[in-house]
Amino acid sequence: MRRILHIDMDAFFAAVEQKRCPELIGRPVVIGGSGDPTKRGVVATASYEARKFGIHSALPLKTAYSLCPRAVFLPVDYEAYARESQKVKIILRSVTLAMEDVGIDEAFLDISEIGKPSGEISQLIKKAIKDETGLTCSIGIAPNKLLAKIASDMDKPDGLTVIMPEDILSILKPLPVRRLWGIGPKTEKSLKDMGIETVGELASLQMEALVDSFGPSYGNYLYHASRGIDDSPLITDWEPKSISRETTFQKDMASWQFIAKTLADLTKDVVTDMKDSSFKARTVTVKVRFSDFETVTRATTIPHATDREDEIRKAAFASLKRVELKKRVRLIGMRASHLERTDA
Ligand code: TTP
Ligand code: MG
Repeated sequence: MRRILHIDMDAFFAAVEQKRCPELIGRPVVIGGSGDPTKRGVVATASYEARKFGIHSALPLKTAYSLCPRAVFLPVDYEAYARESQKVKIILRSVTLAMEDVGIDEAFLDISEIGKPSGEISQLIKKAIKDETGLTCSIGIAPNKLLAKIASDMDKPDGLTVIMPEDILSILKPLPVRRLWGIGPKTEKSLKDMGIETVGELASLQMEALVDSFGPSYGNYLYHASRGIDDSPLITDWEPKSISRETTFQKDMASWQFIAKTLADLTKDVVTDMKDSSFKARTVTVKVRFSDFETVTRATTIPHATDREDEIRKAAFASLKRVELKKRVRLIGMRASHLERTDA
């Protein structure tokens, strides 16, 4: 039997904001749009404190404001969340290469081949993520992806849930059908019209009835999913094409010294990522975005693949030199590509 682990970060965008601004810890925080609740836009996520007021993802910001006017509203800073996400993914890949990267805050791992108990593996992951990012996650472990994803959601935040084979049916039975992966609002509505609201009710339908209503492929999927059966493999096409970092300055910058210092720091981080994930690179690209959002990139290719910080830095600065810094700079980024595995 397989052991599949699903990990999902807790209140991800809000948690990143609370970490970098500790005054926000314990307070209702709503992330969405430009952060101005009088403007158009929807909630990306809300801290658990804000969720007590009924605020959740996809709610209009104006509605969120009327539910909790004293909440702190912040704009989406996708780059900051992507940086934390990348740190988490590096930790997960160091556990096993059998990792499917699902989204910014979630992933599946196949831990079947690891000779340690599931609980122990989960605690190691939780601790590494906490140490590295200061954030918490919830983990679900089950014989397949479908159930592991349900499990990670059962005890949020900072939870750990293992679904044993003998408990599958009793756990699935009362759940609303929407909790099954692959059932969206449209199918939910069709099922409701048929008088089906829970997974248990869905499992009471004959295969023929499902195929009649939903076609052979999806009907077949629903039949098996409602019984907790899912053989789908992890999609572990994870080999990165590049490893990159970027920083948006708090204020647009004109100082070459400051830009250069930032590039040196980014290089250090990228080289650390490369070493952690056992890659060398041949091409180093620098990206500069100016205050008016004009963006230029310059690439430098090194004759041999390397993971030496001095060589990568030299190539990064050769690239930077070829950018005419004629305007204030808003963002600087650097990317190592044409990767080769160190152990290949
Ligand atoms: P989720 O994992 O669905 O939510 P979450 O991490 O904020 O909270 P939970 O503890 O329940 O897992 O989504 C991850 C991030 O994706 C979330 O922090 C913000 C973003 N997101 C949106 O921008 N819009 C959306 O509608 C959803 C659902 C998420
Ligand atoms: Mg999450």
